[in-house]
Amino acid sequence: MAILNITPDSFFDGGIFYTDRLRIDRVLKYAESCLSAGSSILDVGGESSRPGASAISVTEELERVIPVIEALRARFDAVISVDSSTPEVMLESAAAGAKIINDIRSLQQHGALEAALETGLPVCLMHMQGTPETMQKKPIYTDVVSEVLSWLILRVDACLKAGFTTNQLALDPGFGFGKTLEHNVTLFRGLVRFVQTGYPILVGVSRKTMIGEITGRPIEQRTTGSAMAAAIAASYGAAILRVHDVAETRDAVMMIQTLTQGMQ
Ligand code: PT1
Repeated sequence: MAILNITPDSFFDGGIFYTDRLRIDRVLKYAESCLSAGSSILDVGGESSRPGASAISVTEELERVIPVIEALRARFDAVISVDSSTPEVMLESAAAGAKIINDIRSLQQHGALEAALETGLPVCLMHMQGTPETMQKKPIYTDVVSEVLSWLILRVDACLKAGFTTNQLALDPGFGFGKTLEHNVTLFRGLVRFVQTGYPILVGVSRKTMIGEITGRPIEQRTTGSAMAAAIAASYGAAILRVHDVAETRDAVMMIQTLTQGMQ
């Protein structure tokens, strides 16, 4: 899964120097490079969920995301996912051709569960402690793996009760979302327990603070650490890897897969 952030700090440029058409062209070009590097899903998001990020309006999110989904859908065959917690965005994205809903808030926003259900699309449910604005202030767990896992199972139960089917759901431990480095590492080492639920597991660690803390590198030098972590996640059984650097991640996954195949 390739990350396509449609935010002011990426393709957006505040809309001052680029017309919409030029902006879309840049996204299409970038998407093309991700697809030829081996990604099968394009994850389009208009709201930043990095630590400290603040919320945006529904209108703003729609304006960022919908034209991009329409353009991607017109140009490529790839599966498009929409990274959103907003009911209106889920509905309009589905109408524009998105095939997966990726919600960091696990359909907890008012009306999101109903909207997602109405689209009929599969959904990725993610764990977060707190909100993006405050989540890194003081995350607390006594047993991070068990707590994150049982919280996700509660969300699964809510979805199944509302009418989703089991094969419509994927789960994500939410690396970096209200977790210290120690929490993230413990969670990562416990990935197999998430895989054992039988639900496809999505892992997103690309360029995150935890990679910086482990390697001591700034964000623009986290490609190797991120690709390694993604490949290890795949070897633990993760089904979907949400990444910035598709080519490097693909190579890392292929190396681990090939060289550890059939090992005891
Ligand atoms: C994720 C994810 C996501 N991450 C899913 N969707 C982000 N399903 C956006 C940091 O610590 O892991 N899974 N959508 C990006 N969010 C973050 C969080 C970015 C933490 C950076 C950090 O640096």
